Amino acid sequence: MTQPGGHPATGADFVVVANRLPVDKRVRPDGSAVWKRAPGGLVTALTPTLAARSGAWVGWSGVPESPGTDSPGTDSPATDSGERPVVDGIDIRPVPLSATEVEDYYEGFSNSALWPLYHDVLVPPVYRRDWWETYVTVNRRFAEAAAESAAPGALVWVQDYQLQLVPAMLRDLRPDLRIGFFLHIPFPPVELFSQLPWREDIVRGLLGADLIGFHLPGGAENFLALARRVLGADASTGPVGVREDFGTVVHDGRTVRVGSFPISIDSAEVRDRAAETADRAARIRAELGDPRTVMLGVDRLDYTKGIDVRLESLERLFADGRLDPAETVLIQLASPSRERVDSYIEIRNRIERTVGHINGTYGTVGSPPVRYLLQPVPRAELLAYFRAADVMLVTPLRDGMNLVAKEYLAARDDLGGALVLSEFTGAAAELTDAYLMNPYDADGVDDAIAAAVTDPAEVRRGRMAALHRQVMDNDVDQWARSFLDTLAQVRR
Ligand code: ADQ
Repeated sequence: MTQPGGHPATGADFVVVANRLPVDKRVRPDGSAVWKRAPGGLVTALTPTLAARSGAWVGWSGVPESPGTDSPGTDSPATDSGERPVVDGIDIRPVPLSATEVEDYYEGFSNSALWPLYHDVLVPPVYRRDWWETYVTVNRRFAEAAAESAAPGALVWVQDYQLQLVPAMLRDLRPDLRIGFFLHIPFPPVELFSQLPWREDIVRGLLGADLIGFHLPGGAENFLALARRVLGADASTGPVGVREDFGTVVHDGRTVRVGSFPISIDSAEVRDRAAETADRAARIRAELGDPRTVMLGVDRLDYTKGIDVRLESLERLFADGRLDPAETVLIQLASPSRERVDSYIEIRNRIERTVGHINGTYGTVGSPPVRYLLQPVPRAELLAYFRAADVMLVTPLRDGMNLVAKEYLAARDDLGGALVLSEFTGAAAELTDAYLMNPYDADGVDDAIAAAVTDPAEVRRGRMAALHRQVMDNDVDQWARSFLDTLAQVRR
């Protein structure tokens, strides 16, 4: 165990701490474990840095187990000194979670309290002391695993809302480290955040970092206002170093930097792989009966994503005769998510009812206008859908960024297609040439979708050219470099 102020003699120079590892663990029937690289934007973005610097990744495997018990194969609790897997040069440090901890820390506090609170209270958050206590316990376990993994003076980058207490816990264990934190979801205004019975603890937890990053300046401003209000901290906006859009909080004699870093995707990779799917894209349209307009939605099945918003709009557009159901198909690809949480069961039922209603009312036996899949789609197939779609519908009620919008735009180097985008996504701040709309304004949603379908080809093409360029010019590598360069400037 690392003592306060102490550190191991060896360790990684760069440590990522995230709820999930960038690998999936499969347990074979004989009990041995196999680790397989799980594709994802974050791991793609950080792989060059992880490989260049002797990197480690601290996270949960995705399979519940009992903490403290030795598991067979390469699986061993991160706080033990047993053998650990190295996947693509990344030292994998699994943090064990029991089934009860997954229920209380992940499904409970993270996804039934924090997730709805940070997304405009779209469903009522549930605040339970026993969930909170498990959140504290699990955050401490992650902090200890990070402390054990990091070399003296290492950079440690903590990710997202599940781990907001880790920065302060880690600083207590290892004051020598430079600690960054990035929030992938929106950060709410003080008036909402103040609901949280443990609001002070969360603010103090985050302020253990040297640098706290949000997608948008608005999130950073909300955090600065909160630090002022809840802790009475000296928090101000203003330039820091070369960055104009920064603020600082003085806390415990340290200056914590707060700024915005809009995340992106591996744009060139998406563009190049999508360009190879032209044949499959044409087949998808043919399988649908070559309709005049193919619309597409791609989301984790979540009540924040506004899948219901686009379905209800489609139904109105059919009812008002503005779109012809015989010539229009909406493909909705939804990947199952948090399936044991009540609010997710409810939104799934609601979506499936609406799909059934639209198809029952406006379809024929051979051609229902909505094609709905509740399953993750392989990457190459997803890119072919992007190439097949005339109109991409991204209609969240609230979303930190939304990478689907950026993936669609990168995939369209043919400059075909059109993007309908909710103003309530982080992406809308950058993608101003999209058909932007307010998801709470039914007429506005209908008008934006109708315009994206019917605008002249040259108008759509002009918008797509600007949007495609925007995403190609701002990729995830720049995002990671900009955050890590800022963190590296912090003097210890
Ligand atoms: P998410 O809420 O998961 O991320 P998003 O940014 O859209 O949302 O990323 C989803 C990813 O899953 C995309 O790469 C998408 O292609 C993929 N995906 C979704 N449905 C799929 C399906 N049916 N089949 C296959 N793949 C599918 C959180 C925040 C976002 C923020 C990101 C990154 O909620 O606001 O953009 O983190 O910071």
